[in-house]
Amino acid sequence: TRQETTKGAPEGGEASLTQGIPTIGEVPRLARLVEWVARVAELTRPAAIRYCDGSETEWHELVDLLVDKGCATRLAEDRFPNSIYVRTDPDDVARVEDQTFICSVREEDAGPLNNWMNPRAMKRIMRGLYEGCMEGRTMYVIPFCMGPLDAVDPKFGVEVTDSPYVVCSMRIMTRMGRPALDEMVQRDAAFVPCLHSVGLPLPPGTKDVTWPCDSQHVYISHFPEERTVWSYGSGYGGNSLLGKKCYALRIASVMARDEGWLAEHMLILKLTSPQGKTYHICAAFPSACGKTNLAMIRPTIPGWKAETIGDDIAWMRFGPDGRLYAVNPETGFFGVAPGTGDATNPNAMATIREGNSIFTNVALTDDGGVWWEGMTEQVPEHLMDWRGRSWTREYGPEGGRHTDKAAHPNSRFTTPTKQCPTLAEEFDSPRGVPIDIMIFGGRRENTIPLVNEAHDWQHGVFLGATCSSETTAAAVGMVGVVRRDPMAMRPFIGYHVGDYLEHWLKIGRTHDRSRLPRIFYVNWFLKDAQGRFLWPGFGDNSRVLKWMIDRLEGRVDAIQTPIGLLPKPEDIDVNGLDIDPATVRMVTRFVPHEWVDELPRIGQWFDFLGDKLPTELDEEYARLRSGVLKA
Ligand code: SAT
Ligand code: MN
Repeated sequence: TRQETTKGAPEGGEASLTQGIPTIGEVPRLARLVEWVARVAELTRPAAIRYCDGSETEWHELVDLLVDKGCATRLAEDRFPNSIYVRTDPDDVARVEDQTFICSVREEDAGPLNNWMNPRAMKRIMRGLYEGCMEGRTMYVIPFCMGPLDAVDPKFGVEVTDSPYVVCSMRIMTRMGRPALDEMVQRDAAFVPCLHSVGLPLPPGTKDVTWPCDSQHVYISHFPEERTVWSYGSGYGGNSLLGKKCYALRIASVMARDEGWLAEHMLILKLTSPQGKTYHICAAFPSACGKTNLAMIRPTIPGWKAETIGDDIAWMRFGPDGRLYAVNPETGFFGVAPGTGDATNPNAMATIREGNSIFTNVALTDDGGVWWEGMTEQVPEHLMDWRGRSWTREYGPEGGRHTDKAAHPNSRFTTPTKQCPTLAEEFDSPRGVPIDIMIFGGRRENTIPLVNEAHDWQHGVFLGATCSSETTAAAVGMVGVVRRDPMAMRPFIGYHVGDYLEHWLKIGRTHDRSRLPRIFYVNWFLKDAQGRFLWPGFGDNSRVLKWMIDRLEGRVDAIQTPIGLLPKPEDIDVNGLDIDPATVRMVTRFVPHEWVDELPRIGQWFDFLGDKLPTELDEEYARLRSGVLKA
């Protein structure tokens, strides 16, 4: 094995890695890292090992490599500076939940929303797959930190991967490279080892493909006690950027349980009222339900200012004042492209236009730009679609159906958070921002009103626990069926969901409730009988946020119903909005007969969750049931 080294360091062996930083003997943690890397190399047999420094030079070198390999296309420099376009294998386009495992030592520490396998058995399977899997490839070692490097307790990781696409994406999404390694070494801090391979060795004489993967043998495995992630066979975002869902949600949710904090699938938004008062909001929605849009909202009501802190993950810890403070552990947006345009999310478009981005599985325009459904109203006449086929507005792709979309519905942009024009100055703050409001949401055509305030923390946990949504393209599987998605964490909880809900309840029991965020439940996706959306959504969702703040400030009353506290229709500010009062009444209603239908679904869901479901949630269900049946 040949050691490629960071620039300026001499070739060969461990000495080059430790160039300029304390020697291995003095830094036990570094010795562990080097040892672990050596063990992985012995198993996977790469042609070279490269420690990533995260520099600009390294980025350009790897982008050149991706372009030379035919994996990436450079985009027109004038409109998409320093940006690339990538097409994956058509079988590697989303998270693979069926093949995602929580390998806790005891089976009862996982389930029923997780796939479980004995850690030893899983390692046996995966060692077999990893054996020689990096042959002919370079193994990249990526030290990274989730959250600011100057946090009190920064959470480090090291991802080993044979995918240069992953290295480039990790550079956008995390604080990685030399600064992360130096900080880790200086603190002699623990790190989460994250092993990733696309699973396609290149024996001498074989030619590489543009998107290597082994989609028939994908495993995304988590070892919660060991705090380790092993991923094999997929190069797609959520399966391969192991700092994101694997670490910052699945492994971190276990850390959070053990250490008394929360690792959640939530955006973080800063809102300033016309009076100049600042509020911070966290909101959980299932993948592809508009989290990125809400994180970058442009309020349509005058005088309100919204600023972005995070769009996907929130780590929340208690401050000395008893309030929950949220940090975004990431440094990039991995956003769903389709539906993102100047009309729906101008801030995301502005972020992208700054450049330095990766576009995956969107369509390519004839003048070297990218396009996706919903980006512009005007559909280009001719494109190359996400599969690389010639595509025309009139006939669709060559050899496909005329209705085939040009961009994959789960196509993504990967772009630096810092480029967001509405970035809040607190983005880098190591202690984060105090949360006033927590929102749960989902995509439902009916039943769930536009906004509903929880009676108290426990009821809020019940609302979160019963969260439901029609499925989207973010995960492989059927689109459009209702599934329960507790706290929008269904695919991301690293331990048993019953224990997870108990952890939420415990937070309410052990902290001053008056200092905890108020909890709301929203649904932007109500439809009328003709299937048309009833609420305009996007920037007009600021009207709903305003109502929440009016509630916090005691400016408006709410209507007590069995499902929660609903707004009086006249308290939703629809000034300047073309909506008739009947529609506002319709979206803010409690409809008893819809809830009579919903009750058994929630009952079945709780049955499915089993014996570990906290009794408090059974009580909440009983209360809801008797209220609904009396209504
Ligand atoms: O593919 S990811 O898991 O990173 C995105 C998502 O599903 O939210
Ligand atoms: Mn997400």
